[in-house]
Amino acid sequence: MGDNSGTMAQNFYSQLKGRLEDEKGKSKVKFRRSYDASLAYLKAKGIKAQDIEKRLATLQFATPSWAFSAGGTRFFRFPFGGEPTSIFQKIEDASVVNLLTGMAPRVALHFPWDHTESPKELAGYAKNLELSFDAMNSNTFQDHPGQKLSYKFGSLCHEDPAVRKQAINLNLASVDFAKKLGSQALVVWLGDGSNHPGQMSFRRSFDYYIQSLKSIYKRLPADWNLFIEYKPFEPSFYYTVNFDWGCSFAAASAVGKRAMALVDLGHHLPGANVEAVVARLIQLSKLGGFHFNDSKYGDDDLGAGSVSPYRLFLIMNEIVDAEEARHAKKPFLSFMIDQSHNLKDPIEELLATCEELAKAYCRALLVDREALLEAQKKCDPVWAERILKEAFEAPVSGLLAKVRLAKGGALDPIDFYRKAKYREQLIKRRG
Ligand code: RM4
Ligand code: MN
Ligand code: MN
Repeated sequence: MGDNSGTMAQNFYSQLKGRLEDEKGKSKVKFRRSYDASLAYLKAKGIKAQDIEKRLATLQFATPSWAFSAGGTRFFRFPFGGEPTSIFQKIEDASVVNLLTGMAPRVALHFPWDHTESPKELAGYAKNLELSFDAMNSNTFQDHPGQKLSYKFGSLCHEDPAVRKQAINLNLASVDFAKKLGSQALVVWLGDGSNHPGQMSFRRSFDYYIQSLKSIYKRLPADWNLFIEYKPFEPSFYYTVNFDWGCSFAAASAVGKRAMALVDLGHHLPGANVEAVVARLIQLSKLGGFHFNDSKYGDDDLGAGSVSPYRLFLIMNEIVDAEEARHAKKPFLSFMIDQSHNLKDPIEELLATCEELAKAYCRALLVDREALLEAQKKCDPVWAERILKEAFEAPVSGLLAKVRLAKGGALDPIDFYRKAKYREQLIKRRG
């Protein structure tokens, strides 16, 4: 960094914390009303509030470094005021999301976008803002300054072994970097594929893919996971080497025990039954985690739960169902957010995202599983759907607020963020 921005970030952070402390107790009436509504629902269902709150307290979502600046589309990108320009500034913004929600203590990075010569300094900076690092995401879907060979016709699946080697080395460099930050997973998503029939061999490209992944996996630290992410299309518009969950499953099975599929919710064709995909991968013990977002058409990267909250709930329902089956007291999958914000203030959108994700998870916890099993056994779709809908419509804001406040967060994170004029202060500082 080489300037005083570390101190400034910390001052900002302490100021916000102080303000949160002052707010405590002021909004008791508002809180009581929503909490009472939650309690009334739970009482009628015979559920203990404490049990749900305990589970909610374990929820953690990783925020993606790349979501803190404006994403843009392939047509244009509209920058906004106070936009972070360095990984340090992105971390600073991530600390606000964590502070106000109490649910986002880790940041996922992208390599080499987030590369810095001083990972030690970055780790210390993040620690002072009470953050640590989640999975590393490697980028061989574009060419980077100074690289010898181009990824125009592929990276890990390129016909030329020299390009494959270069792409493998980039992944290994990203692991080395992330090791210094304390990460424990690598996410591989590729743009590799083709635009024209005949351009690429389906079989050979998948063979290259598995070989390259094996080379990376071999060099991963023993306590690391490899997450294999699929996507049906884009940037390749005819064929993508890893186009669906089946390819991720096959690759993960071929590569090794700590290789798992990663489900990015937006990486499905319209109409796909994503909750069934999630259940199937869990059943096959090959689901590692998620990139949460929402979509209407494809890889839209919209805020999780903003378009289809019911679908998000159904996905969480499968996750919770699997947790109960394993008697897990907390999520056993890796929860990461992967969004791209074009119109909204990214900090606000991520505050909303955490709330949506927690809401969907909380409602999934409220599903009466015994009654659902009975309805399924009796082949009673009306009752089965009613059980899910009852949980989906449950008033859970009070429960979420209780857990958030206990973690030192804000009663209403977006309202707090606006009143604190955080963005305005960033604009003054960063321009
Ligand atoms: C891709 C995919 C990856 C993400 C990049 C930026 O579509 O979702 O996970 O790293 O976008
Ligand atoms: Mn993704
Ligand atoms: Mn994506």
